[in-house]
Amino acid sequence: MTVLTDRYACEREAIDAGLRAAAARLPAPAARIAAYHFGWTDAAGAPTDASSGKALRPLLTLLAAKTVDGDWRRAVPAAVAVEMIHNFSLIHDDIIDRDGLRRHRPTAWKVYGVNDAILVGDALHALAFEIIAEAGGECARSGAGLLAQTVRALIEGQLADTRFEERESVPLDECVAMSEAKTASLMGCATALGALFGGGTPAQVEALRDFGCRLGLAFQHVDDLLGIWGDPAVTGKAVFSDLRNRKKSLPVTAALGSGHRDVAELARLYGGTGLLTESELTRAAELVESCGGRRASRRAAETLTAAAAGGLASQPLRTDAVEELTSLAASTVGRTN
Ligand code: GRG
Repeated sequence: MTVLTDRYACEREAIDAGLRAAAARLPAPAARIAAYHFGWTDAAGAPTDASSGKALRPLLTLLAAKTVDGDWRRAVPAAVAVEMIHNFSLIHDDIIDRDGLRRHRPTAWKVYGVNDAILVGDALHALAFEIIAEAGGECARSGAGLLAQTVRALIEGQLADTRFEERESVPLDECVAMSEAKTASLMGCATALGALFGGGTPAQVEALRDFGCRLGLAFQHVDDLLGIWGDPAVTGKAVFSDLRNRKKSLPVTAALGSGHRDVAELARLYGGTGLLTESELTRAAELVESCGGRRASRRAAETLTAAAAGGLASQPLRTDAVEELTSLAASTVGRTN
């Protein structure tokens, strides 16, 4: 997603500065782990330029502020708060899923242990609300409310995701609802906060939130595809990690519900309890594809992205900024990491 780094260097710099300033408030042991997680330092605490992630959500916040003709710099605290929540959820998610690799490096819990990683996640959670509150005024009050609702949605989505692993079958609409809660809600929050801090009307804030939610669901479809067919050298995650954990991801759920003759074999592999071997994982990926799961998620991602862009037409918005948002959405759906 070079568009993010090249086209928005100024915005990314402001986000990075805000994140670093906020993380510096943490107690030293937590600041050290946060700095590692954000890619600013290595495990020994020495400065490094490892990946901090794509910064998609905070960029969405800043671009959304522009669409309502606002000054994007006023939305930086909201963007930083959203990225803090995102990273807090990643740190906890890695613990829950026992994932050992993120952004090409060992996860925070792998390096510093589960207890400290939980505490750092919690600290980022608290920091996010501190930063929003410091913005002051009505924006801070409604922004904090929206962020808190979103954290509740994230928890609801994560709980559903975990429960799905224990269930033999999950209807696609339940999987979509889980993805809306786990992923789309934070993107919707990101764009809504941008419109709010940019001084948008309630109708504009709502339209931007819809945009972010639709894009977020498209993003999860693509993320789930990358979780199966992504190149680990590019994604920075372990190969087949979702299949290994028998995740009822969107393409897998679509495949299992397809009625195709290969469903029985896929269900048998997914229904077992032992560790899946490398050849079983490869076979599971082939079966998701032959049952149409890959195609279904790719189509859904494209349809949702088009619908997200179309929905913005209902409001008076700055056209150049809308173009920036929609091209960011398009690069999100075409991404490889
Ligand atoms: C919120 C209390 C509380 C707990 C957290 C763990 C959890 C509940 C929710 C999980 C949410 C989660 C991790 C959803 C997956 C979203 C997703 C696809 C993340 C990957 O986002 P990218 O690719 O990440 O934008 P980068 O690395 O670019 O920042």
